[in-house]
Amino acid sequence: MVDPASDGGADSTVEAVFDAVAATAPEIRAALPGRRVESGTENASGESVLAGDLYADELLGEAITAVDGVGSFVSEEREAAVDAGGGVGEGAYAVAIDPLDGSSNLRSNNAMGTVVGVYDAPLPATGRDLVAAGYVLYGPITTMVVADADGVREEVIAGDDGGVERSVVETDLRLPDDPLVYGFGGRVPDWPADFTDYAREIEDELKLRYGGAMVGDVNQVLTYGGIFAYPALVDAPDGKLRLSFEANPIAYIIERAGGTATDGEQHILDVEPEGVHDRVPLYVGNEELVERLQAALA
Ligand code: AHM
Ligand code: MG
Repeated sequence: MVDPASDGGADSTVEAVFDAVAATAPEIRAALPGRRVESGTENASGESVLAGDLYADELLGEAITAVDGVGSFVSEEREAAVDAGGGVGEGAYAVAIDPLDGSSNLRSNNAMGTVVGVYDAPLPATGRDLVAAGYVLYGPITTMVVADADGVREEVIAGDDGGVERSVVETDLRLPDDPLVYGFGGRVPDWPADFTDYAREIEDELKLRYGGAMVGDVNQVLTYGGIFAYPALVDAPDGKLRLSFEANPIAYIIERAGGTATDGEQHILDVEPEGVHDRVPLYVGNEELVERLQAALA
């Protein structure tokens, strides 16, 4: 655990991490038009990487490892953790990021984002060790959602390489009680039968909104209420999304906003990881919808 008195305050370290993320956002956004092509490399999960992924990873890596109180940094695009000094367990945080989530949307010019989890334990750790989480959404405007013990806020981020302007537009984001939208990833023929049955029910109740970037799709759930899933697939029982960089931060944010998240059997935040690149099925949104789904999968 971080001793708040030892470093100017645990909260100040967390805020400094999100200051760093916000400060890089206009620069990342400005660099995207020229970085829609493949970089020619694969990441630790064996997926092809776009030049935009690498650029975002580099900028965020520099900015986050420079924050006082950050002991280690892990990224979806890096095989191993980066030692940022201090050492987790000796009073420093571990920060996990997905630099450009949904980057395959870059080619078709659709939404994507950056996901950030701030853990107060060495990684791999469970999501119960998160002290804050957030994401930047590169949509028609750039927004940043940040969740911590106090709740969930949304900021609009503007600016360029010269500087960043931030305005808080929501201080206490909550999932609406009457859910409106759903978005489920993966090919329908690859879904297990019990998940398909649940999807058939949901189609009668909610409106489909799927954009192919978790950050964008989850932001719709946060805005309108509903459920997002990247399910276990017949040939990929762990689904596609990564626990440390994607599922845990999203589960933390949605839980703070009044919703919940499961892997089908247990709360996402309770899933015990074996390694930082572990994948996990993710079902997240309004409590009633997620609980019904977990019962359907049992
Ligand atoms: P990425 O981090 O490599 O971009 O992959 C994660 C993305 C998620 O944003 C999204 O939910 C999912 O992959 C979409 O996958 P698919 O294209 O198979 O629908
Ligand atoms: Mg991702």
